[in-house]
Amino acid sequence: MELERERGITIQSAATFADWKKKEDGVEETYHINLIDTPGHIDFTIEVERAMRVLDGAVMVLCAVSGVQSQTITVDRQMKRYNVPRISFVNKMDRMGANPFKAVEMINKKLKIPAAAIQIPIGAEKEFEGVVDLIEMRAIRNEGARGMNIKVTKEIPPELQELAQQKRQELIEKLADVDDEMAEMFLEEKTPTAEQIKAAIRRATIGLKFTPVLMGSALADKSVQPMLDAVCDYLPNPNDVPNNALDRSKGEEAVQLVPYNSLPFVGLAFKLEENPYGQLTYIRVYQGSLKKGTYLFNTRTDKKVRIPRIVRMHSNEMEDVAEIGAGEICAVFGVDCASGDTFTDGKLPYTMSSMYVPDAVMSLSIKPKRSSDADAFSKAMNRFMREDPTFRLHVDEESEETIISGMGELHLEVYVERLRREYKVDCETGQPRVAYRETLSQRSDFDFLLRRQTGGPGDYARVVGWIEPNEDNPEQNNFESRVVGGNIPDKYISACSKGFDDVCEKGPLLGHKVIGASMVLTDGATHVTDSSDYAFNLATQMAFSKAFDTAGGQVLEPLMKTTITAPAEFQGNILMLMNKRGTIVDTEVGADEFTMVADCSLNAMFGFSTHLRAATQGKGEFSMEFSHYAPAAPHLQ
Ligand SMILES: Nc1nc2c(ncn2[C@@H]2O[C@H](COP(=O)(O)OP(=O)(O)OP(=O)(O)O)[C@@H](O)[C@H]2O)c(=O)[nH]1
Ligand SMILES: [Mg+2]
Repeated sequence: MELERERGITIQSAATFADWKKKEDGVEETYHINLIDTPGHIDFTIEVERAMRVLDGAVMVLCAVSGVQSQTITVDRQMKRYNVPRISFVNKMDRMGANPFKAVEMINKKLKIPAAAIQIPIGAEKEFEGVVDLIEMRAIRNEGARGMNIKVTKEIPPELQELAQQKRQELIEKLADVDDEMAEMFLEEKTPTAEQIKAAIRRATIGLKFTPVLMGSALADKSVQPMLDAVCDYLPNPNDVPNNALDRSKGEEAVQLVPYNSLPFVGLAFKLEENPYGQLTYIRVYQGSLKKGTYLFNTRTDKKVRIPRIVRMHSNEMEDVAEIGAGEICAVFGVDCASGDTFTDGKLPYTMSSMYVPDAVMSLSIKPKRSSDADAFSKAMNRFMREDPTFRLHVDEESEETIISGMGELHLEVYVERLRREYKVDCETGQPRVAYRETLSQRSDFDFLLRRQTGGPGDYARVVGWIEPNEDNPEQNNFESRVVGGNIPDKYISACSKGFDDVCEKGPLLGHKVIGASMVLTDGATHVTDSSDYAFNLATQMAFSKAFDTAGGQVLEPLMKTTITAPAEFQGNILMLMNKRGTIVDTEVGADEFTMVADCSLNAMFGFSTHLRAATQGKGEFSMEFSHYAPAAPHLQ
């Protein structure tokens, strides 16, 4: 995307297929790699989420100077959510102050994943030449244009011999902590062979107990090839990891999918994208194979679709293929679906679990400047929403404004910009708004009777119970019925439950969503002719709103975990900036940089990038991620 090149950031993940030829002991073997490059910025977090959902392994890229950064922690959480094995790559070894061992320590301590370097650097900063492979104890250097020639020598530079021995020992000890076979050898004081070490790394990595750490410089074209070799050596092939579907005919029981081409097809559409050639749908094939011209069933809509064209993406180019096998990723044309839909051959009653979609934290009112653009505007909005589940749109009932919401200022800004570029629709936007919530702080009892007589059949429903804070989960609502003796029949209880959900969508205070509310129904009454689902739904809503008055209701605002990094000399300036914006949780002062972590009210953070730039001569960076909800300032209540 043009926008990405201009801003120098990744916005959309790109899927690419590549063959990697790995040479070992003179024998060359070809590996198919389906790769997805994800953005790092939290605003585009859904791209990481869906990549983690469909990939079997990951390379976690860290900076050699900063090590584990706040975004690393976010991505780490996402990898853990989907049990994705990973190798770690410490990039930017050419930078001043590069220290891969600090990164290793931070992975161990901050991410709590046992990690050890399997390489050490040869030379540092500008003189960084390559690495010593600690497993085979050999030197690997890059030569020639773009570092295409790999020179492997048995001679380890003499000044690195001792460090290499020490780090090799550390690797073996770390492996002994997580792998039984290695532990046994360690106790018997046997020295493992290179094969044994490699096998242990593979077992422990796939078993999610360990991550091997490699290092290099993408910019200087150094030591990237050994990282790709490590992908082949230590990350699972599709046979090595269990991937489950849910069997709808057996109450969504988990069934393991087997990546054989001969089995019936099961695949997940994880990403939609419109490109100049048409509507592309990315599919991860979990079982069976997909042939051009055949039919698939969408298990959500029960619709049959023909697959007219299958392509493999090679970054910006496409290769038409006739068939794609189990375990692979491809894109298909002309398939109308939503992201997250499961496709099968029509015989298997399987669906795949969906991915986690975080809630929006920010919104913006938007309208096209020219009324003649209304059609293009709604077309664009529909497309964006289909492609990105974290981008949402609704029309405010009172103001009749169109409101878009998403993961942050940048996220929404990108869509406004894409509207202008791709659809030629110029828009007017309002001030960004925070997604507030409402909650209650104490128990409040209710005994509510709805009785209306309006000529024909009336409405009658009585509900008794209480509402209180949901202690178990302050971000979720909970409805419970303890009605006995059929005082409210079951069918009306589900109407009450629905009424509770409805009222929580538009809170009694200012119409924000309600969270952390628990409603318990203990008793009630019905009328022979006047009771209905409608009456119980409404009675529950009214009872809730009335009880809310005495339940200590309050408005909550999102607090953002904000991480700021800047050269040490600006610490004073930044302290001043943060003074009225939030509470400082942690400060870490490094050799020449410092990092500050603060919980900030999102409201206070609009336009923060401009202030930060001004306060640090453009040298400061920050990232922001939703942390939790907290009571909003009194003037917002
Ligand atoms: N010194 C040095 N700089 C690097 C290296 N690799 C990348 N960079 C620089 O780091 C910056 C960011 O690089 P990207 O490749 O866009 O990083 P990214 O992780 O893909 O960023 P997003 O996708 O936007 O999250 C660019 O200015 C690169 O030139 C490296 O090995 N050494
Ligand atoms: Mg990128």
